Amino acid sequence: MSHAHITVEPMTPTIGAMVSNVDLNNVRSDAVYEEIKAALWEYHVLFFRNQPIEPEPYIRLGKQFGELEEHEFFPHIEGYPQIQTIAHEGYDQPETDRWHTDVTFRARPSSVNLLRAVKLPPAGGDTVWSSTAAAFNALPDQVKTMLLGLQADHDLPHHQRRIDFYRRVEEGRIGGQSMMNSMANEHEFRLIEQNPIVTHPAVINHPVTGRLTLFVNSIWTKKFFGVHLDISDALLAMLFEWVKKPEFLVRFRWETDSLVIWDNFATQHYAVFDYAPNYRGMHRMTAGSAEPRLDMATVPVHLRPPSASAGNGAGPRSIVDTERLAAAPAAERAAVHAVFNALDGVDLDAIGARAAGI
Ligand SMILES: O=C(O)CCC(=O)C(=O)O
Ligand SMILES: [Fe+2]
Repeated sequence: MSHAHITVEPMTPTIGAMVSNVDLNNVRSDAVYEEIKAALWEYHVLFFRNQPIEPEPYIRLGKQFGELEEHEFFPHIEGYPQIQTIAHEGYDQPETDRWHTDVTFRARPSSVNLLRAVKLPPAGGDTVWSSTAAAFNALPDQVKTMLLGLQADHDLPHHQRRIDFYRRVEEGRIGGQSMMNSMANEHEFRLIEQNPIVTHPAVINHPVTGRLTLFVNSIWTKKFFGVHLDISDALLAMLFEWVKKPEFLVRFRWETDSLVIWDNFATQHYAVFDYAPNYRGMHRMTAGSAEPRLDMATVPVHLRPPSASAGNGAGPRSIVDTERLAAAPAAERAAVHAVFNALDGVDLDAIGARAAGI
């Protein structure tokens, strides 16, 4: 893609691009932001070096992707509730060292994340991203069809219990510089308890590009809805393994003032925890919460699951009233069948897309 202002160099054919020729403290034209956005939708993760960005321009950048959000448990920098700090020191696991999409326990997860390195350990502390769009695309058609018919439960309290969170707070093992420091009080505990399970489609359309993307992750996804736990566990384990394939990954070595923007709906990420007991501090923002949805009409016909209750509750739409057809005179039934037989092999999706001007 050619850009009038910024320079964008892909890091892999699938995911990640290095962006240069831009000073994020002094963006003089909205066209620059538009180019950054277009590059983000294409490459999922954008990397910038040497951006000692001040809070105001950082917030201005973040707002390009929608309303900025506050977080359930990350503390924020003074005077700027939109800018969270993720700081870690010591040996206790930060719990971001697992593959995840952020805050999918919410009905409307963040669609874009921004992260800037403030203080880094002498070595280590890289972050890795996986393209869940590429991961879905590379699945066999039969598996795609199965997943397109499934929804999954995402559950914050389930995860907090599973990582021994409450006991770790009681024992004082979570505290100090830990990212969950601010949770160690009654109010925050209630907040966890008040997050009911949310159910999202297992495959969603990207909210901007419409691209199909896998939407289950190893931190927040508890179970496929309505599927026996044994099957659900096995399927989830298979998918959590699949998203780790190096073909879908990009790994970034941070420098002080590196800044990364990622598309939370098209990726998962993993913060490599290899720097204990050193300190690592980052400034983070999230923007543009959106409801994860699947519109079955966007799914190629040959991939649509047969069940009408598939996906987001919206199954493949039948254009034939089968009950009326069954009761129709034989000549009418024959005519309808003849029309559909004639259409067999015609790419109706392509015709529909052309008609809609896509
Ligand atoms: O620390 C990192 O590199 C990423 C942490 C993380 O999971 C996040 O910011 O959502
Ligand atoms: Fe995260």
